[in-house]
Amino acid sequence: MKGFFVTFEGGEGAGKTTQIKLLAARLQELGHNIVVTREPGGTKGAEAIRELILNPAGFNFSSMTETMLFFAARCDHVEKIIIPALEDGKIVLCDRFTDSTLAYQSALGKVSGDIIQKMANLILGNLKPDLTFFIDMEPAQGLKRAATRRGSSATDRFELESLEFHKRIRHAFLRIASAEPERCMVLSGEQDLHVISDQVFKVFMQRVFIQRTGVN
Ligand code: T5A
Repeated sequence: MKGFFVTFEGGEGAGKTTQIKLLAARLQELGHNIVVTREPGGTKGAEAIRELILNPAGFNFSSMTETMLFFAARCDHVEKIIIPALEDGKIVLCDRFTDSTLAYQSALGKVSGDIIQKMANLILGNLKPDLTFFIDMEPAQGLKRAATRRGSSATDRFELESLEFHKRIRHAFLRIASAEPERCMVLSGEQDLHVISDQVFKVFMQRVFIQRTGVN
């Protein structure tokens, strides 16, 4: 595939959406073709699944059912948006991807990382992000930011989980990042958003250069 696939991961309110917008604006200014998308979601069907999963007054799905719904949404998203964009040579910036399933659904303790990895292999084949940013921050801080951003709109089902749950997710993300340093870059979300944006841009340009030239 000719494009470049970048994902942004991290806890609630860490600043993923903000950083995606800033990077997209910078790359568009340079004349690049960008697709900005998110999970769960990105297609009509996947957005409908998002509503099912994230509605706190929802269906009380088991962790396994929920995991399969995340992958059903991802399958539609990958087939209709991500693969066509990458085949077209575009840069895809995606707010959350499989690392979120590994962190969140395993943190609930009911679906093992091994099962999630098998589902990922089945559904995604060898599609993997070329680069993943983990925006890391203290969860209490992130939840506060998410609440400010949300204003009066509804809290999603995961924001209602305990602080302990969100701490487990943070550690899960850090474990994933340290296991795959060639793909993953951890950045502190507690810095000024423009400082983070400069770090994101610099790492992005370095990784694209390495991918395109093979020179490290
Ligand atoms: N989920 C998702 C799973 O359980 N499994 C999965 O497989 C997947 C894909 C998605 C939920 O689904 C779960 C995880 C989530 O709980 P969502 O609405 O997409 O729900 O939730 P988030 O991705 O967490 O979105 P948030 O908007 O809460 O967080 P962001 O995108 O990290 O934060 P952002 O950029 O919106 O910023 C939040 C606020 O902070 C400010 C922003 O202006 C905004 O007001 N901000 C900063 N303030 C100061 N300094 C900075 N550096 C700042 N950066 C941002």
